[in-house]
Amino acid sequence: MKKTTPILLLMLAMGTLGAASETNQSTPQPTNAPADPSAVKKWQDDRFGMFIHWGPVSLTEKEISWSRGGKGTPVEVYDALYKKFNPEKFNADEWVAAAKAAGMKYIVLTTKHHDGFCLWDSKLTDYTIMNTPFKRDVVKELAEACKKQGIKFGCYYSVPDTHHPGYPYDLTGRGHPMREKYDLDAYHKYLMGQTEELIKNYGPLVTVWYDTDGTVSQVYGKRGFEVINMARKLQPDILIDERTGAPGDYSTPEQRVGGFNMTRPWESCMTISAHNHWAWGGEKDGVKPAGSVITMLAQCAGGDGNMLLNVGPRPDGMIDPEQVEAIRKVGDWLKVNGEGIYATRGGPYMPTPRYTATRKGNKIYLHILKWNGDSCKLPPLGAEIAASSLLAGGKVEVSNRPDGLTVTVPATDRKDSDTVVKLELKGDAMAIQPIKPDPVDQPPGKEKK
Ligand code: H79
Repeated sequence: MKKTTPILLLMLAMGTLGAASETNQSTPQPTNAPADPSAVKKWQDDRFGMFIHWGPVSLTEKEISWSRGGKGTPVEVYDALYKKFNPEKFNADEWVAAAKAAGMKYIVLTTKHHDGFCLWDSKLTDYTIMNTPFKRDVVKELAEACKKQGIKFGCYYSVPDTHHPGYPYDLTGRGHPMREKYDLDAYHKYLMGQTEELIKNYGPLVTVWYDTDGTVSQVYGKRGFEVINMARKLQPDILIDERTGAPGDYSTPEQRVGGFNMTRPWESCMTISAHNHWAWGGEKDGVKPAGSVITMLAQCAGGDGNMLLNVGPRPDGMIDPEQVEAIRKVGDWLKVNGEGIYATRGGPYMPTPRYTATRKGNKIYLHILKWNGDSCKLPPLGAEIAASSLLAGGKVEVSNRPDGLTVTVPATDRKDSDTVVKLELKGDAMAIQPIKPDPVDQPPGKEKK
């Protein structure tokens, strides 16, 4: 890539380029300051992170924010839950250890969800963890544990805040009536101040993962650009997602695998909960089997995306052992097969439910997810293969013909979720153009952006 000059960067940051290219428009189109490319690359190399949704709502086993004002939890009851929140078994080191055992490289915690409750000692509101019986700064403890154990830390922060009188909506989600009186500029100041607290007191952060409940695009206007530019000023290598109303650095398909995209960075957020619950949903909520998580991770990596897998800790402060056990199995799989996930790029085969592929240097990693008997047939590769092997060991035969590539592995060496076949090419795997699936194969997810 050509080197961007400081002047060009400045013009990009100020939006002057956008104005120059749109001759009919006199007002410059804002744009946010661009991400540090090496920070993007490092984050993409990490591929797998832990999302954590937690707060006083875990006491009710209902969904965070969305249950506020709903059946069984009137607004006053929801907003008073923090007075009873005392997660005495919270141990940040254990959370981080669980993430590391799962092979995750970063953690993103809900520091403030749409309900407005703050898990850190914010000086800008009293609605924080410091005013619960627990009185311990969870964000601080987790940020420190991450540093100690060598894993990156990031903050989820909801732009919508139904508790703050300045935000136009006092209930989560679209379609509610607006408050009679609100003050978005005052709220924006609050958001900017809290972002500053998070970056300054708990940073450096890998990301601020701003969220929306669908209302941001309707009310927040261009303020998102200011948010990103301010965060970037405080920490130049920070990454910001796309939900502030400004483009940000990466897309965030939710509860689905993103589509193949080698140009725009992306990260799918998914839940370990079998019912796609974000916060703790109780014992009966269920846990997705490790095999499905492995398949989702392979699909994300194959599409050139990351996966942020959510756990919802219990009200006593522990991540439920069943969730810990499921993600540990993913970590065990990654210990053997991580070479085909970490620091790879997606492709050249575009993902399908039967297979997906990742690559680096002269290597392609075929992730075979479903077999037809002993084999799996893919479209032609159009490149010469020098050697092939299975990352988990065993026998593999690869037939590389002009009409298609066929991989054959005996039953004893096939894995239920993902069998990773390593192909060493004679040339550069990155030079191969994306290979579309046969028409019978549908992509695993449809990307909107
Ligand atoms: O924090 C998580 C969600 O609460 C939040 N983003 C993730 C990371 C989110 N905000 N808006 N949305 C998700 C989109 C709305 C989803 C909904 Fe539903 C589907 C609203 C009602 C049905 C999910 C299921 C939330 C409540 C029930």
